[in-house]
Amino acid sequence: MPSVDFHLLLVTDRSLVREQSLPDALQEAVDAGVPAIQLRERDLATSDLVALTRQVLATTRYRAVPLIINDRADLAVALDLGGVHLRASSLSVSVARQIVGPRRLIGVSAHSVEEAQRAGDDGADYVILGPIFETPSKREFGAPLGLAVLADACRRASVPVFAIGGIARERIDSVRDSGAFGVAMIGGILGRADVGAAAAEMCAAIRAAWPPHS
Ligand code: TZP
Repeated sequence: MPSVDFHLLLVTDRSLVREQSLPDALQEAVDAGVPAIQLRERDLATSDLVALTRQVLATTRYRAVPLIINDRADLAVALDLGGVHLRASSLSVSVARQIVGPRRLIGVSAHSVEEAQRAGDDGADYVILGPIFETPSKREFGAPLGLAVLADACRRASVPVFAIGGIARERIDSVRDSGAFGVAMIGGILGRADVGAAAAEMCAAIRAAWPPHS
């Protein structure tokens, strides 16, 4: 099984990035210490997605940061990425595993305790559960689940659970105390005017919440 050795996953949304390209913003984030990236640019044509992925890879490879792509198990293999992220309408975990093999990560989006539990039982390497808190794009993601649901999911899932949705620095400790293995976020880093500074701040908060070697 591939190991999940990061507590922060930066999920992309290039529409949020101000005054620079997504690859440039991700370069700043990686330079500031972001340990893993999920490329979630679902509206791109395949050729554009490949071009963007190659650009981002130039940054992530250099720092050995896993790059995990939404849905496209084929590209995870063809471009030798760190993994693939699945949601309800994606390939099943078992089909994705046949494509990406045993060494690439498979993450799954969950919106309930049952989905989180199922993802682990199906063989995912980790689950992203949310939205936990209110998020500006809440209509797309549904009502916040809250910390009690997060805690229940963390107890029942057999794999690490990352909390997503409205994650800000001051919420990291409560999420950790609910049993989360880590956090995933978009706006907390990519929505900020200074992406590098936001990433550095967030990485410091993550190191404080999950001290290395603890
Ligand atoms: N899934 C559940 S909430 C969400 C996703 C992709 C969006 C999280 O965005 P933000 O800006 O970190 O609240």
